[in-house]
Amino acid sequence: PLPSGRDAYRTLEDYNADMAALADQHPDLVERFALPHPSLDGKQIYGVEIGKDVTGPDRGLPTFLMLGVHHAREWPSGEHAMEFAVDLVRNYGTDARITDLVDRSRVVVVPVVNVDGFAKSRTDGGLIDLREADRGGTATILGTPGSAYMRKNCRLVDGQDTPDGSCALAATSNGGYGAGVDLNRNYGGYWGGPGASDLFADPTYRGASAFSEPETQNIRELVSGRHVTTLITNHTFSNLVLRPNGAAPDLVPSSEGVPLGDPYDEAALKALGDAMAAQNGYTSQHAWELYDTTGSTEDWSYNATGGFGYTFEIGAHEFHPPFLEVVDEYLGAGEYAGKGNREAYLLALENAVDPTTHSVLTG
Ligand code: 0X9
Ligand code: ZN
Repeated sequence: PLPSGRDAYRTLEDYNADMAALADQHPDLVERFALPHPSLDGKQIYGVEIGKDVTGPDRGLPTFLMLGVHHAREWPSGEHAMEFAVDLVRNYGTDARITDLVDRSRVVVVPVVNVDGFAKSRTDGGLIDLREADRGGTATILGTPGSAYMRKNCRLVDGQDTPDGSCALAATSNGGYGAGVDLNRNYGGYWGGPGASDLFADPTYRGASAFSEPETQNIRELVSGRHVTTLITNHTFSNLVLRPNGAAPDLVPSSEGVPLGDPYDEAALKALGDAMAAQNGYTSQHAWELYDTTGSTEDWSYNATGGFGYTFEIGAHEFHPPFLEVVDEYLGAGEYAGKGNREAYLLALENAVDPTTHSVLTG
């Protein structure tokens, strides 16, 4: 079973309650915090911080940051993030490896970045299938039109906040794509470049400006206020470990003295990506080999801070498959026999704490 024992997808309320309970039960080890900017619908967005004497100063310890649900319909991405938090807490003090890693770091988990979109998708979701629309075709309505497959946030009109209750419109108009900003095109990493749209109705709409959305502002401030040495931003699906950059080398503008091409840290980024993929059985590749993007989370964080960042695309089949698949992919069981994302995440945490502890620098 999963560390939490759950056998069904959490709602937003479940996430918030689970984070509060984890902190209540382990006050020296877990602190729940609200991110600085509420969502457009006025919801608080929460995360947990895990570390020894967590309510005290962080002493400049390296931070491992784990994110989920930038995209509303990608429910497993929050489940794996939350389960990893529970896993660390449950094993702290008994598992020597986990205890050592937690003692030497701060682990910050924000399981649901896009709370408005997720709440809409998870709770009010109907049966609209937008997978065809993702490929440039027309969305297929399988049953009652709904929002289970919405992707973006609840920004209704470009540049204006969402009026009360209007996420329903954001979710359903134009098959779920008619409103909203794609949060994974709204960061400052080459914002406005290829692989993102300037058209409001498009699935990859980049927003009115870089960091125009409260959700991306939250992550910018989180990363800027800490020493985030490694981050994983979870998405679904395709069983991929993606590393910077998001746009092909010939599309990325050259900065002074820096030639076009791979990031400076390509060898080490690849080594850790490959090591994680060896654990979860995913394919490790440059993000741009999937398709070009600009304004994504780790393109910004890596280029702004030098901290390593990866996108995990969890799952072989669906944006939110039957829950058993989520369980198997975390644990490395069933169809996903291997060690699963649990072990991949632990490698990332090891790298966050000290990149010399495994093969990244030592070969
Ligand atoms: O398009 C995206 O944002 C991600 N795929 S998803 O199906 N989850 O929407 C992939 C982004 C990969 N590129 C970068 N991370 N740069
Ligand atoms: Zn996604």
